[in-house]
Amino acid sequence: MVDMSTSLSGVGFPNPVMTASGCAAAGRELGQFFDVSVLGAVVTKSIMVSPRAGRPTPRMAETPSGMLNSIGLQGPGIDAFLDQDLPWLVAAGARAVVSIAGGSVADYVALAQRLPAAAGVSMLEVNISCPNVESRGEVFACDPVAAGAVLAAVRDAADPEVPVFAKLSPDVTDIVAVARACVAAGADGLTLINTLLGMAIDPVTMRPVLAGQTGGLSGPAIRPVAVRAVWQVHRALPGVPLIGVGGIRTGWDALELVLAGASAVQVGTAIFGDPSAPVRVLDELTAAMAERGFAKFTDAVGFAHRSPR
Ligand code: RRO
Repeated sequence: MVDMSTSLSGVGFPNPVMTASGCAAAGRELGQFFDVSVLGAVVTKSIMVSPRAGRPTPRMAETPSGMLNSIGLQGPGIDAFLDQDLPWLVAAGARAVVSIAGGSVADYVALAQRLPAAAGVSMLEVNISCPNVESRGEVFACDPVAAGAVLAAVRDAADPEVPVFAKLSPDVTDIVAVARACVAAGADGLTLINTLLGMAIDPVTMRPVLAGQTGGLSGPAIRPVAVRAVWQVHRALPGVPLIGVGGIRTGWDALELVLAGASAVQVGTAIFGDPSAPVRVLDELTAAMAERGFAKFTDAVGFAHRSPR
C-alpha cells in the first residue's frame, strides 16, 4: 500500500493525478467513463469572462506522436461555468482546479474574484499562454514582467484560501526566469508545461492543415520537453510546488515527471484516444511506486535530483 496523497501549497489531494486543462471541457463529459471523484482533481478548460466560439475548423491535426490544436479558447464564459459546470463538479465530489484565461490583467482579476473556495474551487491555474491585448498581442507567458503582473494581480484578487498556480509556456529561452518572476509576484506554484507552438502543412492541398495555421503541439512528442522544464525549475526553485504535464500516457511517464520534481501530474492528450487514461495512469503510477519501494508518493518527488548512493 502506497500513500498516494499529495499537497499543493497547503491544499491536500487524495492522489496526484489530474486531467489537463482543455482536454475534457469542465469534466462532465468524462463522467460517462469513470467517477471523476477518483482523480486528484479535474482541471477545467480555461474559463474566460465572456463566451467564445473559438477558431474556425479544422482546429486539430494528428502529428507524429502528438497532436496540434488551435481551439482558440472556446468556452461558455464565467457566468455559465458558475451556473452549470462548477456545481456539477462539486456534486460529483471532484476537486475542481479552475483554469482562467484573459486578454488583460483586468480580465484575470475579474475571474479570480468570482472563484472562491466556498464555490468549490480547490485551486486556480492561471493560463498565461494568451495574447495580451494591451501589449500588441504579446503572449503573457513569454515575458517575465507581463507574467508577473498577471500573477500578482490574481494572487491579490483571489480568495486567500485558494492556491494560485501559473501555467507556463515552454516557448521561451529561459523558463526558469519566467518561473522566478511568477513566484516573486506571488504565485503559490507552477504548472509545467503548456503546448509548444507548431504547424503542419498538407502536402496534397499545399496549405496549412489548421484553419488557424499554427497550433499547440501536445502528446508524447513533447514529454522530454516537459521533463526538462520540471527538472530545471525544481532545481532552481526546490521549495515551489510543481504540477507536471506534457505527453503522459502511462504511469511510467507520470513517474518520470514526479522524479524530475512534480508534486502532481496532469493527463491531457491521452484522453482523446482513451477517456479513462487518467484513472489507468493513477493505477499504473501507484503500482510503479510500490514496485520501487516507496511508502509515500511524496518521497518520490524530485528523487532524480538526489546524488546516487
Ligand atoms: O484554446 C486553445 O487553443 C489553447 C489554449 Br487556451 C492553450 O493554453 N493551449 C493550447 O494548446 N490551446
